[in-house]
Amino acid sequence: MIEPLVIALSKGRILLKSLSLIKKAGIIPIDSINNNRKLLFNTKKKYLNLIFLRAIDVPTYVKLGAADMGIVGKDVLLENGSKGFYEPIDFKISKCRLMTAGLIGFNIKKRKRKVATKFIKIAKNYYASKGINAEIIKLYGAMELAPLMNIADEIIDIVDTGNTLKRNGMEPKNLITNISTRLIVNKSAMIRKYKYINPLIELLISII
Ligand code: PRT
Ligand code: MG
Repeated sequence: MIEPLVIALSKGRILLKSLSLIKKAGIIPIDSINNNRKLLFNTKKKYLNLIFLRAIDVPTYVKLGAADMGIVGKDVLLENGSKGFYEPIDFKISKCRLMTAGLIGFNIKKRKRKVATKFIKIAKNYYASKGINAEIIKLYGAMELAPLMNIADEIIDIVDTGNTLKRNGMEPKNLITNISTRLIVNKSAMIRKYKYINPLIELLISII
């Protein structure tokens, strides 16, 4: 008897791209995913199930072994720690950049800058590595408003086209790191279910 494999997908922005990618490997949900109340899906591969989670919960499920594998943005891994799992594939989809950004033309001259972001850990590491004195303000969304409303000198956020920043009178300043979607695998599942996980990893690598 084959033990079922569970892959955790991130809901939201990267879900459709992740689904169309694994579809090429024959991993296709049986029920319509448009029934958005449903969070657990059987697939056409009998031994393989999908769960849909908030992106931020994907590493937790994989770390705890509730999911054997997960598909999630590198930003989420950097912010929520990357211990407890392997990261064997960069799918190179949903690419974007993690950047500092501020009001157009504005240069920070203060000794201690205020930085609004939801990426607290990434921000602390970044400013520490640059020797910059920064007070980090945790926000959960609409970071682009913070400089405009005068609660921060700059923000750290994900930038793709730059349109969101531009529309709010801001511009990207410094690149922190490039981001893309990754496959993560629970460490003990990798050993116990190697026979099933390894061919799947090879199949996924062959289709990207
Ligand atoms: O929404 P929730 O709080 O549940 O989770 P989430 O915000 O982490 O998820 P979601 O669905 O918004 O994004 C999931 C993942 O998509 C991120 O973890 C990234 O790895 C990836 N990704 C790729 C992006 C973008 N591109 C992106 N452009 N995530 C967010 N953005 C946002 C950005 O925050 C900013 O508001 O889009 C805006 C910038 O886009 P441009 O094109 O205007 O520059
Ligand atoms: Mg979001």
